Amino acid sequence: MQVHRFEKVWLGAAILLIVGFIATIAYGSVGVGVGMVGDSGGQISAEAVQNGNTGTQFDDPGVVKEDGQYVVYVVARQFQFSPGTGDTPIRVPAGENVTFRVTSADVVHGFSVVETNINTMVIPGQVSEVSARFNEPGTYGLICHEYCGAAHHTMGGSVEVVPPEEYDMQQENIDQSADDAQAQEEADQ
Ligand SMILES: [Cu+2]
Repeated sequence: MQVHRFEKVWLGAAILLIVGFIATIAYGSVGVGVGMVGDSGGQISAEAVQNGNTGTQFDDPGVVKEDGQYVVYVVARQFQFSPGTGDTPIRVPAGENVTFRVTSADVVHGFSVVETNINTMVIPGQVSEVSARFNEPGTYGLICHEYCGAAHHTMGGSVEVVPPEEYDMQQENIDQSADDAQAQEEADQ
């Protein structure tokens, strides 16, 4: 059988394209570590999260230090992150390992920190866990990227990454002002 030279070239090009497409799909699904929300964060009652009586740190979300590790508890609800939205940004130190534990009080939300690979779905009843390390201090945008209702487009916030020295100072200030407030309260009684 005689196959024309041009036909051979086109055949070769077509096979190459197909192999290339399959390779990109394989890389995208395995190579970059994209996956469904893992179950490492455990389960939680969304109703309890809504009512603030989970008996966990989600009742008072924020940054805590657990076993020397920074852990950020975030509750997503229509249409805000607490902390994160408005004048309560998530504040973490640079150069430290930070684990985000995020859950939803109502519907499915997204939790994506712009310019980083922190990106997870937030599912009611489940805790999404993502670890990261910010090397560059600065303010990073935080957005909800799963349609969650009429004001979804307004649901966002920010993550403030501060140099470690500054962070410890702020912590002390916060602790100090809490102590002061408590002392004041006791004095008032
Ligand atoms: Cu949303």
